Amino acid sequence: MAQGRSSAMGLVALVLVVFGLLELSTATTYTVGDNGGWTFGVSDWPKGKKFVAGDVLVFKYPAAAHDVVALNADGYDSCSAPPHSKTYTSGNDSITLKKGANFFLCSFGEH
Ligand SMILES: *[C@@H]1O[C@H](CO)[C@@H](O)[C@H](O)[C@H]1NC(C)=O
Ligand SMILES: [Cu+2]
Repeated sequence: MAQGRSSAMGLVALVLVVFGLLELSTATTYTVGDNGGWTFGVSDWPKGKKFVAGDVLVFKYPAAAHDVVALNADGYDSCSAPPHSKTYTSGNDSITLKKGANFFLCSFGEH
């Protein structure tokens, strides 16, 4: 029987809408998932936050369990990473947000 892509724990994926930089605003650094880090169920983490271009996301995770792929909308919607996607694997990756939609997911298994 075919397995669905969603798991009870949720996907390791984020979609952010990033606003243009306001003059005089300073960049904020966020640790994705706060204490839990980049892991299952992190998709709800952005709720209630407002991100602006230049803000930095720090992805913390065990490198054996996850990675971080920065995607465009097409790759995110099809849940597969296009070949030239930027992939981060250090377990402690700082990524600066760009204006517009920013997508991040883990390419391990069906995460
Ligand atoms: C993660 O990276 C930041 C910035 O590069 C560094 O300051 C910090 O010490 C690193 N933390 C760990 C746990 O490696
Ligand atoms: Cu993963």
